[in-house]
Amino acid sequence: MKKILGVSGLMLTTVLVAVPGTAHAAKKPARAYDFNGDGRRDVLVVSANGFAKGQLAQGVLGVLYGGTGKKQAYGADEPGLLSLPDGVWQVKEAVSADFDRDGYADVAVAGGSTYPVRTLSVVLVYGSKKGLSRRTAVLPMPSLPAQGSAYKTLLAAGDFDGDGRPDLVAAPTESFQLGWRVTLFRAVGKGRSAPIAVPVSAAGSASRLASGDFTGDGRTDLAVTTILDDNVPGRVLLLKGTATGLGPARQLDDSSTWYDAAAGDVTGDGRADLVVGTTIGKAGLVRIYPGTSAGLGRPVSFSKRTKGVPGTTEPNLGDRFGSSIALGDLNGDGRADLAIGDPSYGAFGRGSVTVLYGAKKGYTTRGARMITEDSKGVPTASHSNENFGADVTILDVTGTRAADLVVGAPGESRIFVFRTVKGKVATPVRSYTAGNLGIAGKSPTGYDGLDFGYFGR
Ligand SMILES: [Ca+2]
Ligand SMILES: [Ca+2]
Ligand SMILES: [Ca+2]
Ligand SMILES: [Ca+2]
Repeated sequence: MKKILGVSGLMLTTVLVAVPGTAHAAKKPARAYDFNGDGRRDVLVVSANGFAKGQLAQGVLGVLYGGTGKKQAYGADEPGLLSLPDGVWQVKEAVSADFDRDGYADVAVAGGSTYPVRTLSVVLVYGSKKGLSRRTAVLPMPSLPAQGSAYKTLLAAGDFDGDGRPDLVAAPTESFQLGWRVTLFRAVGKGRSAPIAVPVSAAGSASRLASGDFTGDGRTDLAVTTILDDNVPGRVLLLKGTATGLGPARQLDDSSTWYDAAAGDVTGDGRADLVVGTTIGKAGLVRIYPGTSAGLGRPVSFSKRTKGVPGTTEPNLGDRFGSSIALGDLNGDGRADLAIGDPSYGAFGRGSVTVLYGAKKGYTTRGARMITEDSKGVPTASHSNENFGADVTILDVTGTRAADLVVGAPGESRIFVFRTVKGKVATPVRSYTAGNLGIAGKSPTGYDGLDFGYFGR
């Protein structure tokens, strides 16, 4: 009897030590967006107006697990799961990293505020073997100034201080004109990190954060784009990563109104480059700033008017080429390739996505193509106001090393997954609706859930 008890006691001890300690610590951190840690990245759809059990919810995440076809409607079976105390909060932004380095990518999600609510927070949702779990943590943000409200909270992840532990930055959109700032959470881990205010002496309204190691020193740097606001032109700002967080904002010599930004190594020199897009002007414009040891170098620009860039411009229809940008290595040559959305393309607002490949000088038009819903192999046909390309993301969902292209068409609540085969964006294509991901519904007023088609990235 004694012996048996002794054995059981020993086994119990072994189990208790092994599960929280050795087994998890041994696992390598997952790549961003691999929530179940299986090596294939997962598509995260952020739905500000998703439905939970048929009821309109403040925030629902749709996840399409790479390679398995498994789907998850996170927050849909428990409507309060992503809600914050202020009650007017909507999920509008999400970014992934393996914050606690347990081998499962996690996601940080944030919303906005509506006057007079001035509270903002960031919710962390942790990954697990089964994907996004019910383990969450809330990171409180400093309150907005008295007159402030923010349409949404922008997020970016990276290791800004270079200590090996993932950090997170957050900034409200209607920020800089109010003398606001970027909030840094160092070593996010299990969500007990205190907010650090990083002042940004710039006017304007932030539109996007993009993080990448532009200088190649092992610390992630932060780019902030702003849009024209109150007659103050939009800008591109660079905050370099430092041993204690983020350095002062340096304004790049530019002025426009930048809607999107993404970081990736398009030139293949080992440093991240910054790609920004504006829809101002005759045809929209994309600009590539090469990363250099000193920061960001002289940019190269292109539009649909540039020779070799496929697609026609339609100035009378309100081109929005450059309003969404994704970077990722589609052909597996080590350089990040570009997907540029033009959700206004085609009469009216049918949408298109242009794919260009990264090259030593920034981009090449060799192999470039424009995709619409009327392209061969796309299972649907284009219709007005579907806005195909309103958002794009590039992720290796199949685990083949060549990344795949994912396109959102929020006007029809649908996303499209274009697999990459032999370095080319391939057809046929699979498409998924909000209903397929379990977050569709209809409110008593007939509202059926718009905004499905934007990604965490
Ligand atoms: Ca996965
Ligand atoms: Ca994790
Ligand atoms: Ca860090
Ligand atoms: Ca490439």
